[in-house]
Amino acid sequence: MNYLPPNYVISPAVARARQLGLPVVALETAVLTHGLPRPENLRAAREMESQVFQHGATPATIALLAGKVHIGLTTEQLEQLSRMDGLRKISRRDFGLAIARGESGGTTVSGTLVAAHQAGIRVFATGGIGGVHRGGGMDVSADLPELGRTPVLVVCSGAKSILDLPATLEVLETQGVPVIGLQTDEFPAFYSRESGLQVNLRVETPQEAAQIALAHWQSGVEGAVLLVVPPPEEVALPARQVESWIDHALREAGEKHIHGPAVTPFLLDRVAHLSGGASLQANLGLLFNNARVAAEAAAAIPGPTRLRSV
Ligand code: PSU
Ligand code: MN
Repeated sequence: MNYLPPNYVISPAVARARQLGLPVVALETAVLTHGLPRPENLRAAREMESQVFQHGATPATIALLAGKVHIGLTTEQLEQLSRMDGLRKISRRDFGLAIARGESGGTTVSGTLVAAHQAGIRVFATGGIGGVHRGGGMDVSADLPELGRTPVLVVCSGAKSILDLPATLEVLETQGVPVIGLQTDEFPAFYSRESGLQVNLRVETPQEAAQIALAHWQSGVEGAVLLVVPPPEEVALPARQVESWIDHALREAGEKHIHGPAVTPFLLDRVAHLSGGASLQANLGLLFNNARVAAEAAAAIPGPTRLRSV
């Protein structure tokens, strides 16, 4: 039995789907509040929901609104969130702070995993997970340890290529997170289909990935399974070209002394400008595609429990 913590608000649509054991896909909102420019951010969030819906699952977009953790947002709430300035990026660390202060914010991969798990949701779609930042410093995304402890199937296009991808894969291994490629042997590099790095296993269908996730959890491992999906061919960018934009953006971040949670949004924004918008198109294309794949996987994962509020 799954109890919903106080300070959680579940939308009627998500509550109903959970009660009936219908497939549900969690969606994050840091991509809306920090990852994408306006107005593409709102359009993208809506389109992700619609992709999930069209492929047979109920979208559960997760965010903090006025100190409550919302599982499933109304159109108005999504719109509100997309317009707010100065929001906090909510990762595992930030729940208490934001709730106590009545704040709103977009949940990162780690924040979304925390909330999705509390609500008994087992599949989550995002763009790219956070990881180990380049430069050998201490900036390692909270996404990685969270993936190590939360039993959710996470559909993404690898880790953002602004990161140190080999180091990110090493930490995923340390955290016990299997990395499964959908119709690929290679770990995608977010904007690019290729990275030269291998996945742990290749599958041909989202259903196959769902079976592996179930076997993983049934064996007693309480952690995430990462299903990585290359960005669609029409929007994917060549890795070598992306590298030069990233080098440039990283130099700028150094000169401007950007640090903490601001690093990832800064780099994504700079790469979008340097690429003349091409990276933005890739980001949008892969988000929609991942939402579809997650919905297909969710149909193969039985809803574990009915929800009861405390
Ligand atoms: N994927 C995107 N855009 C984003 C992010 C992921 O396409 O903006 C967000 C995710 O929410 C991820 C976060 O959890 O960036 C990682 O931030 P940090 O590196 O500060 O942990
Ligand atoms: Mn960080």
